[in-house]
Amino acid sequence: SPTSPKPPASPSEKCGPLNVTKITEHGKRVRKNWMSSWTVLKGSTLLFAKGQGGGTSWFGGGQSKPEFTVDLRGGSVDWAPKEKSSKKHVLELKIRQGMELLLWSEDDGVVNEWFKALQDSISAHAWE
Ligand code: I3S
Repeated sequence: SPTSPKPPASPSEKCGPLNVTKITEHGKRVRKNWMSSWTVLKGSTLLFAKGQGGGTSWFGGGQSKPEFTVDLRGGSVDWAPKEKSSKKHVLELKIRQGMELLLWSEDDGVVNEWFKALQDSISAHAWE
């Protein structure tokens, strides 16, 4: 009917391909391992699903799971400083427990969209 309310907007829901690497884990620097990932943002949860191809380890650390999930609450995102990567349009995502990730796509439009979506998610869930 014309009076039915619209569902609430979901500003921080997004998915798409993105390249990702950990650079810090438990506050310690780890070796980069760029991987292409199907990346899903839902609420304050960011999920990286393994791309095509075989292999049992995903995201370093000898994990056998095909997915890796991080909680964005209390995190921060910004453009990565130049010394963190020679690539252009790289985001640096800092999350709890001393973890830092780099996110990158060749398509700067894609990276800009992710920047906005991640910022939206982080600010929307800042007080949880
Ligand atoms: O920060 P780094 O060590 O220069 O990162 C590069 C390395 O991870 C490199 O692999 P090797 O571990 O085989 O050297 C990667 O191929 C590069 O992509 C990494 O640098 P960029 O600047 O692309 O993030």
